[in-house]
Amino acid sequence: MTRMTPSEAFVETLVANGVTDIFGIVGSACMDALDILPGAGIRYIPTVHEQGAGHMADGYGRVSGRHGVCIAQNGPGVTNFVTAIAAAYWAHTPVVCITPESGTLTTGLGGFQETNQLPIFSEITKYQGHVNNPLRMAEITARCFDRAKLKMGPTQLNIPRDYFYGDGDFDIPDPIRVEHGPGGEDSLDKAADILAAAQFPVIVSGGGVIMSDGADACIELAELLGAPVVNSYLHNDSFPASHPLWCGPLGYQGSKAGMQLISGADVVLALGTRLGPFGTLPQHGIDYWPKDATTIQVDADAEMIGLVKNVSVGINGDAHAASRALLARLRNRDLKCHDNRDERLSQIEAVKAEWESELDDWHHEKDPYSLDMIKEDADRMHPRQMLRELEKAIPEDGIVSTDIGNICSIANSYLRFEKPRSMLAAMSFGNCGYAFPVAIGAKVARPDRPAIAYVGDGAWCMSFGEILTCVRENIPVTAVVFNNGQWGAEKKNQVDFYNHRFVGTNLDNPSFAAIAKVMGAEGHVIDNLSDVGPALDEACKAQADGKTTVLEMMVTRELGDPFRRDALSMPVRYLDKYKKYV
Ligand SMILES: Cc1ncc(C[n+]2csc(CCOP(=O)(O)OP(=O)(O)O)c2C)c(N)n1
Ligand SMILES: [Mg+2]
Repeated sequence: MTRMTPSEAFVETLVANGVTDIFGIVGSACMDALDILPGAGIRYIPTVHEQGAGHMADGYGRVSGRHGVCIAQNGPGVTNFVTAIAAAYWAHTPVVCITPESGTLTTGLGGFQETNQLPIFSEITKYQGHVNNPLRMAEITARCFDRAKLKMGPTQLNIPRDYFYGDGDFDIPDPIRVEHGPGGEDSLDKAADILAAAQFPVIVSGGGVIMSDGADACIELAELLGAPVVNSYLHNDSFPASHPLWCGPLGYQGSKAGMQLISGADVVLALGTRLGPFGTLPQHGIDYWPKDATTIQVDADAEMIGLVKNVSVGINGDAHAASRALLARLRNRDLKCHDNRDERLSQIEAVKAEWESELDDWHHEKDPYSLDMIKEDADRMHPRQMLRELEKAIPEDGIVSTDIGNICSIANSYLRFEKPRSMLAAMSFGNCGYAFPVAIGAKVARPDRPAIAYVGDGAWCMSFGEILTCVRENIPVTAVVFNNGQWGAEKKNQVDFYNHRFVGTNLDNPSFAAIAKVMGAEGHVIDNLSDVGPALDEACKAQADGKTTVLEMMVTRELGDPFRRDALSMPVRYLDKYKKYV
């Protein structure tokens, strides 16, 4: 036990958990602890908006596997975190969201910046620690860090602001890191039997493979089985794209090759994926999920097993450890899938080649609305062609975050990675404004890697304020902004369902390149396909010189397939005054 103030106990617990960076906006609530962060060797990174700080903590955590940490002023600073923490929840990121709260002597009196902060985060955190006595500061702080790792998601550390003051005798707890382990012996044995008898096994490599640092084990397993590997939706970095067994991502705007191959599977090994409903919807007109296949699902969160898809065997284990356990069981066994291995490998090669050539020839969208827009925007680039050029220019160790929008979604077909922790998409929470701050956080964690954000112009306007964070704090990143003058993804619904009545979807844009320059970054307007690759290359290299660059891509208003045709229906109007709105 050592005599110290609760502020010191709090900061010492951060140090014990390896915290070196915290994102936030200052406020009187945590000034006392903030004051000593430099003495603890912790960098405090002030952001433009608390949502940015929360997303940065998310990007930081996703790319490093370490905790991302954010802190804000009680009340409005804390409520500004909500969207970012919800996004981190669905990205399974170990973010510790520190929420100082109004002082205990006025709680309930409706004083300044008071709101009940625990219920607000109750559905978007894996654990909520409330410091109910200043002497428990270290204990509860430590628990928030432990639980964020254990439960693979954000936790909230709620601290009444007066509890930073005073003194007491504190023990700083050692971090508790619990291995998830490979899963139950019986389920692993059953899974091994099923895989040994499979004729056409397919592996779905999910986020759990990335989070468990299990990519190598997944590759070994795929090679042993000669099994095609598809990435689960938006986890394109869960298997190296140059590997002959890689078949690309499932889900919205994913790989037709992957979809065709999995549709023929008799056994699916879902490795580290909850098989989320959106990620397995039919695409490209292919209802590819093999309903009659025997499915083995591995997930570190037992509650995810069998939740969305029927499974024959559920393994509650870490994707990495489970892969190793399956390898140990399968290595010296006769495997049925070896009989037709060569045939399968040629099939994979052929199906992939067909999809690549389709992508090469798919220059633009061909629906009537898109064709009209292409005529009107004749001096602009086609999004698909631009995305192909970007794909070729992404540096091998590049990190790409993607936003929510029509063009960002189409990018799914053109994002391939060699290493895990390279693709940071806005996951199931799907909020516009995600990608840019996430790339900034990723860059703080990995300054050695180029960080690139793909963002639509609508989403960009929600997030470009954080250019100032890049400039002020010398965090160089590259933003690729798709300027199509519209909230395209939503406009697509108005094209398909609302007879081209464009309510609230047209955007009159200023020059984003000019804004970037005024804010102290570099800005370039790109309207020629041949400039796309060199511009990205130069911008990534400029990160080494501390420069943040905004590449404003001038693209046509054409629109790819919508997010979810399944979720809308044709309008029905009963009242005369609305009869024409059909
Ligand atoms: C915070 C938030 N608000 C609204 C939406 C609904 N939404 C989904 S996609 C989209 C349009 C995105 O437009 P833009 O960023 O310009 O990209 P584009 O679709 O044009 O490529 C909107 C508004 C959302 N996902 N998140
Ligand atoms: Mg747009």
